[in-house]
Amino acid sequence: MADLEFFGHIVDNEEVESIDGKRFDVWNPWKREVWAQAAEGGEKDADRAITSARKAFDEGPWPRMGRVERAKMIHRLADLMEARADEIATLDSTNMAKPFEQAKHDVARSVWNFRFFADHQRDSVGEVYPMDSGHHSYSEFGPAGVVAAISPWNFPLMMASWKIAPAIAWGNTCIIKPSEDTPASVTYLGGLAAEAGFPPGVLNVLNGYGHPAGSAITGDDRVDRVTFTGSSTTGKAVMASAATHLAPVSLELGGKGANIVFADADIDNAVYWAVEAIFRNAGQICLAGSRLFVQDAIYDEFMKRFVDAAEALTIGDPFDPATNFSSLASKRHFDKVVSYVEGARDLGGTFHTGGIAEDGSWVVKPTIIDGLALDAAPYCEEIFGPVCVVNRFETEEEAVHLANDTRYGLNAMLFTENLSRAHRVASKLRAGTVWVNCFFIRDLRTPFGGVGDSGVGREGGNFSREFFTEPKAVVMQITS
Ligand code: TXE
Repeated sequence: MADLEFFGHIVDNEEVESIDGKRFDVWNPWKREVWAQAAEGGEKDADRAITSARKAFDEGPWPRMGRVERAKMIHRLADLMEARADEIATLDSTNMAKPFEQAKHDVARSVWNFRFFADHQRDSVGEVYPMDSGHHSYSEFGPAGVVAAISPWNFPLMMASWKIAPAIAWGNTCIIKPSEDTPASVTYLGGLAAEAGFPPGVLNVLNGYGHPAGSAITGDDRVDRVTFTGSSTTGKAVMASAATHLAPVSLELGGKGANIVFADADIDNAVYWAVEAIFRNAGQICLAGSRLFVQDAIYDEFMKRFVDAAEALTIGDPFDPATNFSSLASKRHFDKVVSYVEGARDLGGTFHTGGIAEDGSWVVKPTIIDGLALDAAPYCEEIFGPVCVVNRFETEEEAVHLANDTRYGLNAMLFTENLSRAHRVASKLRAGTVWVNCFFIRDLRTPFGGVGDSGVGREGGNFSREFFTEPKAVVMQITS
């Protein structure tokens, strides 16, 4: 035990144990061994973190600091992250078997989240309305208060930074509770914020399980905003908990993304993105293109090329530079994905490639299935793994109907070289984001969020400003 890494809570810029000294094991899923321990937060630890964040907001310099100065400090944090990118990526790769190059890409994206929101708040302008009554009215965006952020394990650093960056940029203080599966990189980030000179209490990290640690911060009436990424079921519980003290919520939940490939698509491009959309991060992406619809005329040709590309992926150790696909993030998650794969076999699905690795690892190979009924669980439910369920379609109307026939609505993709069709179909798809002839590209100024079971609210650019501030109207008489 003595040589295990330890990840404590970060409170007032100090790394601390839980008040009762409790810890839990943190796994390396590729090696299938415990490599670290983390502090297991309870209600008293949550109280300590909230008290710190509250004090930092009510009395500390952060919300009162000039916008330029705050932006500079956030950029200093981003500089430190860039300088330590390998170290941070190593934590995520070890903790969830993310291929190292992908983990480095996540660090770069996280850095960009901080830089973007630092500048966005610095340069943001309000509006002034001259009124015929002899008044003018203007809007002001003040910080909301203490933000409780709950993040998942599939992009441990990146999803946390997506919440922390706008929260603190707008002058709030924040408590982040990372997933119990992946506490490492977020705890490290908390340490870097202290190193960057953040005032104590601006960024606290609370480690521990969803209950009691997570629920203790979402349900506390000293918390002013709750931002959550995770499963739809937990999202509903988080919303109910925040409702007890009327804290606005932003929920980014599961998905079952439709990927529509029309016969007139650039097939090389469509195959490339179909592979990225379902096998990157071993399919553990809420935005995954897990329901693929291919037009009849190219179905067989597309399937052959898609299967070849999936089989060309190199499965292995996340630290081997040749690896672009590794094991699932935990035994618990592996068991979940296995149950869907076995279910798909029982339900008569045709496996074109993939299945469960037979070497005792927690690997599910890139899996492509068709022939499942439209009400089969692997087709309807979020598997969150490298399992693509394929269907064919004849007409554009049928493709739109199939794509929208889901309770989720986070994102969709479509591939076509027909410009009118691209616009027409994009507009009809019921999803928060639609990608045309690409995937995963984001401009942080645009809204991000989901429809239906995929979430509540939007973040990004001014949408984040709306959520993380208390917009105020000031009306002033200007005639004497
Ligand atoms: O999610 P949970 P899990 C989906 C994916 C996955 C499934 C289960 O399908 O297989 O969810 O994953 C915290 N109050 N997604 O169990 O439970 C928890 O500690 C407050 C999609 O990991 O939603 C963790 O930090 N917090 C998703 C976070 O919520 C609570 C990403 C997510 O855990 C809590 C992850 C509570 N009562 C999973 N209970 C996406 N949208 O990308 C748990 N938590």
